[in-house]
Amino acid sequence: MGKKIFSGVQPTGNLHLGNYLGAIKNFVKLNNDDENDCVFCVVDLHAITIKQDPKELRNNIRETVATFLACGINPEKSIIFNQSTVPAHSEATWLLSCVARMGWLNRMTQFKEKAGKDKEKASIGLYSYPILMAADILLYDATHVPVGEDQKQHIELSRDIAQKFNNDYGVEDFLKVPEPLIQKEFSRIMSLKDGTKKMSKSEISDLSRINLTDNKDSIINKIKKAKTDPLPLPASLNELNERPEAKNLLGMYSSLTNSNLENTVNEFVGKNFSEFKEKLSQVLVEEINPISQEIKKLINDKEFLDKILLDGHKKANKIASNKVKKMQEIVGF
Ligand code: AQP
Repeated sequence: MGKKIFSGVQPTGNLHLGNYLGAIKNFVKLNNDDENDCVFCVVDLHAITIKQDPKELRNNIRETVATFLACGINPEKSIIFNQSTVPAHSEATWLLSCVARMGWLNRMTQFKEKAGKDKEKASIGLYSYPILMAADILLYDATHVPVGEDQKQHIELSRDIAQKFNNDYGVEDFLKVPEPLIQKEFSRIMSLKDGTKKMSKSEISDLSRINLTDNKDSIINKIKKAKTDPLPLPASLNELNERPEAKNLLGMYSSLTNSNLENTVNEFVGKNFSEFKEKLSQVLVEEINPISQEIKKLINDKEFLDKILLDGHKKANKIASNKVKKMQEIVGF
């Protein structure tokens, strides 16, 4: 049976290899299956939980759409839109905020990581971000949400919120309880500068990530400079537990070549990093270069990108406004 898919990406610039291997590549696979109904959202309301430059945000919204298309998402077979154009997302967030519990939100590790030491100065939006994410998913009756491993806890929260809303108002199965779709391997791509930290858009050093807009020379240079350790490549998976950078680079190679980590370890056992890095650069350039060229081409066609967003908005707005109206009736409005 087909799945109802919903997922979002923040238009915060610098979409990277982690976003691609952890999430977008999976979006494309799900989108290619005609049985599935897919909604892919540029989550601009989420983006402003951390201050954004308005002009850059507007460009980044279009660049995210261009990235979706360049990676192979087919707009004929899915709904692509930006969240802020569908008011139901904000409306449902309030209704669900009155159902979600403080204790649940206090456990969210992403808030702790993003707010850092000075939580008092973080925006309320950053704290309640997972409720907006629950609204996104639940408005479309999504059955499955493809995300990177870092978002697993937020999907679990969406499940709790859906169940509590249904129980509190005695409307069994009204909000569908979604399942996360997380790849078994390589669901968390780490920084090129520190194998214990997630590859991230907001990391200051551009050398820490492969951007989907990087050209060939830049990819080769970043892999050359990527952190390693002094040992040759290991003979077994167990040895990788103590070697986060080696594990991350071998994982990237495996994911790009659709192989498993064990086979990759066997392929490079005893080799030095410089030889392996050459191979890794090669597969990265083969995969990323066509995407980066396509993004650069599409980004100049603002009219085309805006048309995709407008078409998506119309379809998404219909579904979401219908659902939120029912939610409002259920709570007594
Ligand atoms: N390093 C990663 N490895 C695997 N998956 C990842 N994702 C993000 N980073 C990695 C997945 O990409 C999807 C879109 O992410 P997002 O842009 O909505 O937000 P994020 O998770 O906050 O991404 P970043 O790069 O870490 O952004 P900043 O630096 O702005 O916080 C999600 O499915 C996510 O799991």
